[in-house]
Amino acid sequence: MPANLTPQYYAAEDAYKKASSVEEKIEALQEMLAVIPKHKGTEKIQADLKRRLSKLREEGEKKAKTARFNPFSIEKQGAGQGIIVGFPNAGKSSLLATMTKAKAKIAAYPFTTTLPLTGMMPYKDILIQLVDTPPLTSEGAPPGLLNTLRGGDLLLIVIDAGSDDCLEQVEKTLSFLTEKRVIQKEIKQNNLPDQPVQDERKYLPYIIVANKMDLQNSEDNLTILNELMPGLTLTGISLKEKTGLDSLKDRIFQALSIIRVYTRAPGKQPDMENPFVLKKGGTVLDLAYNIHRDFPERLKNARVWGSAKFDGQTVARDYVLEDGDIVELNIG
Ligand SMILES: Nc1nc2c(ncn2[C@@H]2O[C@H](COP(=O)(O)OP(=O)(O)O)[C@@H](O)[C@H]2O)c(=O)[nH]1
Ligand SMILES: [Mg+2]
Repeated sequence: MPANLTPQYYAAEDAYKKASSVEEKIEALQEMLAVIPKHKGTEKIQADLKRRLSKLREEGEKKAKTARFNPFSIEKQGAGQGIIVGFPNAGKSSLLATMTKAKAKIAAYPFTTTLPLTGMMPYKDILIQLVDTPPLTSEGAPPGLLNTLRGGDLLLIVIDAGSDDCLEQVEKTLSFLTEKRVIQKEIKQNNLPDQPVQDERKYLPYIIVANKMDLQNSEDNLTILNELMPGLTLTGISLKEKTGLDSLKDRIFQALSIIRVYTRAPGKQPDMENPFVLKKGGTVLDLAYNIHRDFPERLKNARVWGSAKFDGQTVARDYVLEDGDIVELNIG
């Protein structure tokens, strides 16, 4: 059966041949796998690509362990990782600096941030990691950035709402990230992607942060944006005047699709300061597994305060928990 490979595939293969670093090779192979027509005639090639990819990933991990500093691999911390992305001067570094205590370099000229920087954003009683990244350009992204983005849980696309080219910034960023299959094409409510996806990779949810709402043209620009791209959810903020920041935090939490679950030992007061963080849809069993690997086996029963019909109701291990629930696990 003929493979019938597409121009897109050959372009990706070309990028693979030209790639010099492991990072770039992985990126290109992922692209090849994503665009290869999926049918019987390409099964062998697909298998070969996957083999090469896993070999490279192993190689990359070994390298990362021995390398002193790998600027593009961002170790995850906290309840979720939101990656800040956008064109130069939009306010990416200011966002990190304002929402976290990280000291990113902020300057009135572009290309100040050359390496990803991270900080922790307190939200209610959890910490969410934010990552500042080097800017996108009209040619795309600096090498390695795509892998940083793909490793995140959420993208915060920052645009300068006061600038004349803010529409262009949104269009270019969205089409670039869609083309690279970091985000999903169709604009869904709240920009949340459908899961699961057919593709090998998972798409990232994103929030478009319209910064500099203190500037004169910002309101008009947003009105135009909303008219031209209906369905796009924009979150207006001003880092200068510190407006809109609380609702941005709420949106970040929502978009991460996580819940906070508190635990209590039988007969004791619940620990309301250190919640466990689960993915939305997480069950009692997931919680038990999070606390200790052998808890699921030893779990006798669980009681829930909060989402249960009545306080302290005994629930099954597949009971789906909700944000704010308090759970008592009885372990044998
Ligand atoms: N007027 C106004 N200026 C801002 C705001 N946020 C950031 N800036 C300024 O925009 C410039 C670029 O900010 P920076 O965070 O370095 O942008 P980055 O290149 O995206 O990291 C700096 O001069 C900031 O002081 C805002 O909300 N309003
Ligand atoms: Mg910057």
